[in-house]
Amino acid sequence: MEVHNVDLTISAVKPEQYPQTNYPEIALVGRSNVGKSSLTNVLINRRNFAHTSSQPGKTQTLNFYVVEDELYFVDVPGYGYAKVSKKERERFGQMIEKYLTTREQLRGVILLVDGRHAPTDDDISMYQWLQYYDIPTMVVATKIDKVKGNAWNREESLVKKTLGIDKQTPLVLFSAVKKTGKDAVWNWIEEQTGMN
Ligand SMILES: Nc1nc2c(ncn2[C@@H]2O[C@H](COP(=O)(O)OP(=O)(O)OP(=O)(O)O)[C@@H](O)[C@H]2O)c(=O)[nH]1
Ligand SMILES: [Mg+2]
Repeated sequence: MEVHNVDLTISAVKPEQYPQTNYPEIALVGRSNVGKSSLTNVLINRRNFAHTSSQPGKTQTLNFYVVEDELYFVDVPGYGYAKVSKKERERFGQMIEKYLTTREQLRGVILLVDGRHAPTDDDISMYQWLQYYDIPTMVVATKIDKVKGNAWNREESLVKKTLGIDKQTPLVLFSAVKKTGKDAVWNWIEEQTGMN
């Protein structure tokens, strides 16, 4: 899908602020600095519309990006960032949990993991949590441009095995730099949201 119109509708911290439309929503979750905002930018064809940063902890709110007046991407604060205080982390955790478990418009979650390494314990917990709540999930292993081509298969198997991925969960190797995997991610989004 070629996106032309996109807008940040709201940066929300509580349900009263979520958009009051019935557009389907796709949320992006994953560790801080894994590349959620970068993936959002690739999907919407913008350079730095969703603010990216080499400093982890950049995204602190649920950012609702409306795409072509048809669907929302929801960029979610990253987990596993040690420098955020415990209190802050709990607040983020509650905000994210509330959104993911109560939002009727949510059609799927893209769980991002770092394609250069094995998924972390936090990643495994997140995947299991999404499975428990029966939320359709796609796993995206990002920063794959930093992995040599001949190691891609090994990395793919490592991610599958470490997360214990089931058959319903597709896995895509992705690079925000080279735009590898962009079409596969869009195809899944179109399937989940009934856009095609
Ligand atoms: N080489 C490479 N770098 C990437 C890729 N995706 C993201 N990055 C870099 O990783 C850093 C973090 O990216 P972000 O998109 O800001 O990460 P985030 O998950 O939104 O981070 P938080 O908002 O802090 O949770 C930035 O310096 C990006 O340029 C990728 O596919 N390849
Ligand atoms: Mg971000």
